Amino acid sequence: MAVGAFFQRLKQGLSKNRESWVQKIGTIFQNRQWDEQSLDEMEESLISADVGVKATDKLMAALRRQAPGETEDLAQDMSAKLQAAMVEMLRGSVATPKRARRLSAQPWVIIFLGVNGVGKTTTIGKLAAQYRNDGKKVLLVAGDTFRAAAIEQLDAWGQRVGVDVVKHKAGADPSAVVFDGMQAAKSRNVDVLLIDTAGRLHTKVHLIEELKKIRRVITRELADAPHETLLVLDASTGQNGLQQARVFKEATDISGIVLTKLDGTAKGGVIISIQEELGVPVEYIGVGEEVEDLQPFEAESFVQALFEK
Ligand SMILES: Nc1nc2c(ncn2[C@@H]2O[C@H](COP(=O)(O)OP(=O)(O)OP(=O)(O)O)[C@@H](O)[C@H]2O)c(=O)[nH]1
Ligand SMILES: [Mg+2]
Repeated sequence: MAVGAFFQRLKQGLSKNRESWVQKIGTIFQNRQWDEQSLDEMEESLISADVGVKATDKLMAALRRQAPGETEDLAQDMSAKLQAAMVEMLRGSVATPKRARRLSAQPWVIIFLGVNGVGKTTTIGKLAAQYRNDGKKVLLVAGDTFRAAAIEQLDAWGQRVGVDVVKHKAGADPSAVVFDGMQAAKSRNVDVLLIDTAGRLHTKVHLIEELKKIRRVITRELADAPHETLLVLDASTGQNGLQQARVFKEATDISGIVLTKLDGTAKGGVIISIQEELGVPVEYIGVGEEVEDLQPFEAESFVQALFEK
């Protein structure tokens, strides 16, 4: 897909955010002064967008440091300054050496974690389609054996995208499926192995223990794998999602975040608080249900799409 079309989808996907808090911020300084009241309103808008208290404080501090000079258009000036501060913040915490090394091993193994319903399976399907379109050999592993429907859903993506799926029956040991997936990836010269996992088990402790076991199986089969451990979060769950992320981060290594369903919420500011509070880069964002709606996260184009009229 052409870069321009990609950007248009991103813009479209962020329209709920643009129509709510972003536009509101744009109007605060119209016919107004750069004063405490206006700055307070801006702060409130950021908080309402789920930017989070800590990240909002930082953004506001950056803005207060640079009082506007003589300007024709204060609203425009403040908007530009806020955008620059956001880009800096989003970029600052995005250390992406991982991204540059992507696919530098074969098979490149990615495991997807996250509570139920956040979009793990859909994200795997979209990413599989994208890698496949790039000419890569992709294999999927149905590591969520908790429900038969989960296996069928991944299978359906495999068929739609034209990639194989390693699966066992519902109720099987997830680690055994993952073991088979690792073996198949090595023997079939697979470039990218995408592993789905359950978002729901009998208890949270059980879930975390299962994930650790899966990890051990992967590492035993390939010493430097998994190469990416992506935690999938639903943007519309806001600060709750952040809490989920903390639980996962304590239990296991997370290399990056996939933030889905940004199209379904006006509280996309949560992306800023996620990076700020977790110190884990957002690698991909989901802005819709189509394959092209999963996009690599880039701070500049994200902020530009958010603010562009
Ligand atoms: N609008 C929108 N919907 C999405 C996005 N990502 C996923 N979804 C939808 O969210 C729903 C749940 O997605 P799944 O991929 O099944 O989530 P999961 O994490 O695998 O869920 P479990 O298997 O139950 O743990 C589906 O209806 C997806 O189509 C997105 O970026 N935007
Ligand atoms: Mg699933």
